[in-house]
Amino acid sequence: MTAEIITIERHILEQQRRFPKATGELTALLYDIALAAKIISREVSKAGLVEILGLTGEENVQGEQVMKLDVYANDTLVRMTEHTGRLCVMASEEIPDLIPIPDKYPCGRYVLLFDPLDGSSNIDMNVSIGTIFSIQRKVSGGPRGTLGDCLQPGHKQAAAGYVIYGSSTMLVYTTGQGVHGFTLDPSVGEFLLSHPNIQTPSRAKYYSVNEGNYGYWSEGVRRYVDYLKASDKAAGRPYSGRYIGSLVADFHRNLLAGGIFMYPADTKDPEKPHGKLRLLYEAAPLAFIIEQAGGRASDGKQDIMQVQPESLHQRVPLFIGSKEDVDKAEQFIREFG
Ligand code: AFP
Repeated sequence: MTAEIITIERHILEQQRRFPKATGELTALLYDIALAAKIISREVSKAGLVEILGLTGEENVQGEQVMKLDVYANDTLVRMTEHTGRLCVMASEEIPDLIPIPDKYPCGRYVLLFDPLDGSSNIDMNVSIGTIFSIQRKVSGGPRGTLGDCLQPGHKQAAAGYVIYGSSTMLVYTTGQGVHGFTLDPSVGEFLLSHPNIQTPSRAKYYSVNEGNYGYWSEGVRRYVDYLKASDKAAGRPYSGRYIGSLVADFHRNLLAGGIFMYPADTKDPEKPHGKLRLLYEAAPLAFIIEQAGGRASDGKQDIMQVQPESLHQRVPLFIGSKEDVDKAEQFIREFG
């Protein structure tokens, strides 16, 4: 055996030791989430085998059909964290309102916001899906967490991460000390450090966008995508297109290989003028990760990390990935709208 084996528990603890004043609460919360991820991963890997597949017949707050695994992932995250005394309130992409911590449990210093199973319409097709989470600090003064604790801009996050259920299960997280990736070894049930200090290339090779929406985009976005496809050998264009339609999978691929993912605003659905993705559960946590990896995230005009949330399920246009490419997308939007 040559390489040192570092479990996620050891890694999180070692990061905590750099902060002598840390109480260990955030460390423990991250470990709770890792444990929930293992349980969700176990069920996801059985998706094709058991009757858990299929629709519950309910719709979530976004008007999308909810699949049983979404409900399972949501409940698992809530059950693994609500009793610990580390959280003051939670919010989930699957639940319309705040998820309070029951009175019988102590109230903690942190807020957990999550998308329990993103890309779930892909489950039946055996495409990679993921869990995304964001951790904020309690800022309200009362005895329990409030909506205001959830509606904080991305730059205030204490930690963020995602789990990708792919050819292997990986957990990637940041607490503002770089981005670190762990691969689940199913034989021992541990996440082991496999991708320390991930840095994303400053220029992309790939672009990821649902080009079926081309006709619904603004002039600036259309021109930018045309530019990416135009041949210019010296400038490294055209870029290659990669679009899975599962945000965590698209993001993870671009993070490692260098790429830009876009879900721009469009005119397709008048109910969703800001695109499809949610600020609190998708855009902000991935923005924290990409910034820590040397990339950028923008809504086309400003950094996602600066956007002040106004409601729990707010949507936002997203341009995220290699820094120079996000800068360029913004430039086209500035010039052409
Ligand atoms: P589902 O959870 O309904 O599969 O949606 C996935 C998602 O929110 C995100 O993971 C994808 O990036 C995006 O939607 C894909 O949307 P389009 O199907 O409109 O391209």
